[in-house]
Amino acid sequence: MPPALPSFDQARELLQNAKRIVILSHKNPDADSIGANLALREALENMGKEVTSACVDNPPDNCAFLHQASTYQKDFDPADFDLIVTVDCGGHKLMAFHEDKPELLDRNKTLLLNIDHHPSNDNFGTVNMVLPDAPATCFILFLFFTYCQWGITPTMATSLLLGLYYDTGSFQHTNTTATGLRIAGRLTALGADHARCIKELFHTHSLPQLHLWGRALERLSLNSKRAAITALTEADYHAVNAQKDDIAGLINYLGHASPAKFCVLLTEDWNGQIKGSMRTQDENIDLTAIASLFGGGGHKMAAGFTVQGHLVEKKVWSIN
Ligand SMILES: [Mn+2]
Repeated sequence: MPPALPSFDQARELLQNAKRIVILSHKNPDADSIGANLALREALENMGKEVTSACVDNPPDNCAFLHQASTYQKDFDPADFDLIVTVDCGGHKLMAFHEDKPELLDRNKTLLLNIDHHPSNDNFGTVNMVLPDAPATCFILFLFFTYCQWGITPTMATSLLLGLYYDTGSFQHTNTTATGLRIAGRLTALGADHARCIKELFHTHSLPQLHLWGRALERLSLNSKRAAITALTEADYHAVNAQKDDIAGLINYLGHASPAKFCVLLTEDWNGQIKGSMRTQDENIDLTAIASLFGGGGHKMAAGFTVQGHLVEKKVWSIN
């Protein structure tokens, strides 16, 4: 296991001294932010603390099965709590509550424990338990609970495993490490519901979502640069009764088209704009070079751009 962070002792002290604690997940929360929140909450409740989970947005459907996921609050009064904890907030802006509660950022007024794994984290807490090398916030919490010798119940283990699975793309992303896999094993041994995590995260889709993906996959083509390209218009969404966010996850399949070197998904965003998303598994390709041609950016292996306009299908006939 990796060594404990110097902030672990300070974090434990903050948590042990507090009686009423609110834990905040970032806006548009994902499974890591929800899993971390609910696991920490249970640990603290097991110590007799009064704990509230809050987020400006509802937890996503794939987290609804987690213990206490239905008890999230959409608002809270900081005066009711003696400690604020943020989980998986890659910067202070992501908690969103600071907009109408500026005292959350006033370190003279509010005690705040910031637990996160994003390199972008601006260390906005009184204590910052931030480990940029960690694949997930749930990973950091496992190390922390182990360090503090706080018991991990089966429901806590499920919450932590869900976050770890989500942020590593079921251990397929490049942030997959031997330690991450070992921790998944430990969580499973502690009673985590591995099968349910996989089912909820990776094998549950609505019919409209699958129909939308079907349209995109049917149109997928490989060009001379070995780019796998497809597109979805606003009319496609309406035709299959799909929602805007039903596109999430589709891009991961486009790169499967052998022998593609990278993939491109073009979608109309319903506001007169076209979004381009690109992915590659090839470390020698820099997708930001393509994205920047259209005023976009991102990471070398995952980049995107937005341009004004509508998508038009062009048929090209040629004679070999
Ligand atoms: Mn995360």
